[in-house]
Amino acid sequence: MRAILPFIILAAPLALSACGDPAPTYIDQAWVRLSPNKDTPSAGYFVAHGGASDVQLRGVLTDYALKVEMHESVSENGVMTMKPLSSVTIPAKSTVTFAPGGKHLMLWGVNDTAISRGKMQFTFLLSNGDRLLVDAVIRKPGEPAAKTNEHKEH
Ligand SMILES: [Cu+2]
Repeated sequence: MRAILPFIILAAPLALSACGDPAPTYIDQAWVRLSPNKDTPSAGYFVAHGGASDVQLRGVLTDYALKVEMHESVSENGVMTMKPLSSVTIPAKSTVTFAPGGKHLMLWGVNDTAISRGKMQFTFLLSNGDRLLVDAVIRKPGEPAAKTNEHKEH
């Protein structure tokens, strides 16, 4: 549960100014499936846990890739395509999973230093003004898919 610590630190001063949220939204199980080739984008996955009230995920930033977009894979007339998502609702007390075959992050130009370290940090921008800083494990091609406890490994 290390991933929520930066949020708690950031949230503490805000709680004094009236809008304290007793159950904050948080993100965990973040991982990146690195593309086998530099010319095609990599994909990012995570689980968003809703807090006491609904919130919108407005975007995701990272210093360790050239560009990040939120996408959704959808089947239209039997053909799988991807659509960019400008915003994703994280409903109160519910989870939204970004996983292979569904919603995902698309990452262009993942930084070599991040790849050699095996992890990269993302900033998730929420409609309530919160910014969640989350470390994602980078899995190279051929490594096994994410385990549910991977965020406890480091
Ligand atoms: Cu995509």
